[in-house]
Amino acid sequence: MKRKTFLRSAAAAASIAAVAALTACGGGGDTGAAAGDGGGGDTISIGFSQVGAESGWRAANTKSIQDTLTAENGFELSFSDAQQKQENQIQAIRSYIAQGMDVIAFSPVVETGWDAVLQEAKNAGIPVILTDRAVDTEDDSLYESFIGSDFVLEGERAGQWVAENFDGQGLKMVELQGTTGSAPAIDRKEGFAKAVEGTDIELIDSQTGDFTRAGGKQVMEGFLNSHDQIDLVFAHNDDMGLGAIEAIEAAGLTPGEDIKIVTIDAVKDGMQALADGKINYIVECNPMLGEDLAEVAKKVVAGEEVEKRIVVEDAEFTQEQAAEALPTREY
Ligand code: GZL
Ligand code: ZN
Repeated sequence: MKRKTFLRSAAAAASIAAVAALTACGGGGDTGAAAGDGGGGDTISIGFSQVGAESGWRAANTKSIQDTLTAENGFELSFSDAQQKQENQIQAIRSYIAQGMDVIAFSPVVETGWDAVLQEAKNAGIPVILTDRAVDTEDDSLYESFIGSDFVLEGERAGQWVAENFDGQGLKMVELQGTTGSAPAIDRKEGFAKAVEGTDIELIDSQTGDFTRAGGKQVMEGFLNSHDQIDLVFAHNDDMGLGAIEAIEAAGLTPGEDIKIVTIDAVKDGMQALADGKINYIVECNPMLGEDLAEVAKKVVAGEEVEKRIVVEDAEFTQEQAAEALPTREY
C-alpha cells in the first residue's frame, strides 16, 4: 500500500519549522531542552495551584497573581483552583511536573502531607515557591521561598486589641476557626491565645467555619443556640465574621454592640462592616502577593539567591480608620 510519505514529510517539515521558529524566537541560544523549560525562550512557564475561591481574601489574592504573572511580564501562567482539597493540589502539582514547568508555586491548603510531591518536583529539577500559607516539613530544601504574612503576629495583634479594650469585664468569647490544619488557623489561634493570657476573657467555644461566610454563619447559629451569654467573637477571617453578623442579626441582637466582633483580613466587605459598626476591629492580611511572587520566580529561574521567608506587611483598623481607608482601598 502506498505510504503517505508525502503528507508525513510535509507534516514533519512543518513541525521542524515550528520548533525552529520557537527556539529562534527564544533567542539567547535557548535549546528548550533543559529540564522544566517551558520551551519558549525567556518566557517563564509557571504552574500555580490555588487553595480555592472560599473567601473575599482568596479572590483578591487570585486577582493579584493573575494580574501580575502575565505574558507581557514574561510569564506563561497555568492556574488551577483546588476547591480547598489537598488531593486536588497534589494532582495539579503533579501535572505541572509532567508538563515540565519552569517553576511551580502554590498556597498549601493545610500544613502537612506535602513532602512526597515536593520531593517529586525536586527530583524533576523544578523549583517550588510557597505563597500565603506555609507547610510543616522537616526538609526546607523542598521549596525555594515562602511569601506571605506572619499569622501568629496577626493573631497576637487581634488579641492585644481585645485584651486592651475588654479585660476585666468578665466577657465570654467564642472563636470561629479557619480551615482545620491550615497555617493561618493554627497560627492565628496560637497568637490570639498568647495575647489574652492573664485576662479574664473566657473562651467558651471554638469551632471551624472553614474560612467561608456560610461556615461562619452556621457555626455562630450553633453557638447562639447553645450559650446564653456570648459577648465577643474572634473570627479568623472577615468572611466568617460576616456570616456571624447574619446569625447575630437573625437572633435579634446587634453585632458590634451586644456582641463585639474582631476579625483578620481587612477585605472590602469586612472593612465596610467595620465602618458600619458591625465589626469592632480588623487586623489586615495582605493578599497582594503577585508582585513578590513574580520577582522571586524570575530570580529562581535565573539561579539567583532568594530569601527563604518573605513576610509582607499587614495593617490594622478601628471603625474610624476603616471609614477613612475604604474609598482608596485596593481590595
Ligand atoms: C491567609 C489566607 C486565609 C485568609 C482567608 O493568608 O490563607 O485564607 O485569611 C482565606 O480569608 O480563605
Ligand atoms: Zn505549623
